[in-house]
Amino acid sequence: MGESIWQSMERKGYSRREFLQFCAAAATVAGLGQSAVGQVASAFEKKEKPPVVWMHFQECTGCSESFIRAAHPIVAEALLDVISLNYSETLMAASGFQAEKSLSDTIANNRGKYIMVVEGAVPTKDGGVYCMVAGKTALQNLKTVAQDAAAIIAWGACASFGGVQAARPNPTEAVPVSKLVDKPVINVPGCPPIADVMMSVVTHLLVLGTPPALDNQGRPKEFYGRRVHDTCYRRPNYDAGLFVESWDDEGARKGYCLYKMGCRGPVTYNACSVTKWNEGVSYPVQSGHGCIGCSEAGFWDNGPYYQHLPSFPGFGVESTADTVGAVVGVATLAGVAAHAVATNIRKRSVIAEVHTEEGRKES
Ligand code: FSX
Ligand code: SF4
Ligand code: F3S
Repeated sequence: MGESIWQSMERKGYSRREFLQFCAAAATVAGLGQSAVGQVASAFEKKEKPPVVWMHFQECTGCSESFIRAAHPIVAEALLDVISLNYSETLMAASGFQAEKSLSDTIANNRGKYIMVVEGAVPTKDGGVYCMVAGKTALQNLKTVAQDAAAIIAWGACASFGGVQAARPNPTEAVPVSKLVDKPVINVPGCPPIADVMMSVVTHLLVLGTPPALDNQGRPKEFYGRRVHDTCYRRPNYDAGLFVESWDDEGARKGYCLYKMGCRGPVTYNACSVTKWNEGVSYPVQSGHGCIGCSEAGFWDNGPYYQHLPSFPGFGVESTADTVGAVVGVATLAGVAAHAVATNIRKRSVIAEVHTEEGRKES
């Protein structure tokens, strides 16, 4: 039997107190709550370090950049120590034949035990020649590593849905991971995905040995069950019919809703407005930029991003990710648009009064 997670941390100089802090953070990040700390600690005292193989295909590596900047320092730091990152073209020190050997040894010695993580889409045109690593196509590498993986995680919009390289006319015929392997894939979309969501998925696998509950697009429900719009702090403005009408207008300065500037928050399932980014500092909408829907399939073809598109794909105000499923990309935003129009009409007199009142104060 190999080294347990606790033994590995102890060898690397973590104290028992730090180990328990890590267990507490891991329980929280995995969505289990503080009552599960004992369970997590006892699991980590016995559980072997899971090897991880982290593949890079067609992408920009923003997903790795996001992952290493998670908000829970102890989880981020300890997790990178806890998991055996046996192969990662970005993060490993090895290169060339040494790196290739590490990959083949990991597979041979850990069949059915390692976690496979994939960043990027896989080009399939012309035999897959548009992405080659170590003389093999991404397609060959994907199939070889996927075959004996215990779990497969698709990091980002590219691996989950195809991403920017799959944009029309998709010159390399880029395909998402789930279409190429005959195993379940945990999709963690976003361009890039939120670091804490990535941490949560890995931690969940570590603690419970099972994937988190997924929606019908393979996304963890806990983080992709609600729209950016549902918890957006600008939502009261949307409900009041207060919209930014042009960049840098008075409404923009007052933080009005960005819906008319093309915000895709009403049709985008992601946790940005709750989890936020960079240790909870902000998210696109809070920085004054509408959501471009980067966690949704096909977002790369749904521009222009700075215009409200009446025919923009959408599914009505109260739908959930589960009921939306296959209609993504074909339905209309009529429900959301109707709501905006209705609130506009309903609130018009109120807004007029507010503006008149403000005008009086200014004069
Ligand atoms: Fe794609 Fe990730 Fe966007 Fe980039 O690797 S999801 S292009 S942030 O980096 O795959
Ligand atoms: Fe927030 Fe965009 Fe929804 Fe407006 S449309 S409330 S800015 S998510
Ligand atoms: Fe992406 Fe929209 Fe969040 S653009 S980062 S899903 S706010």
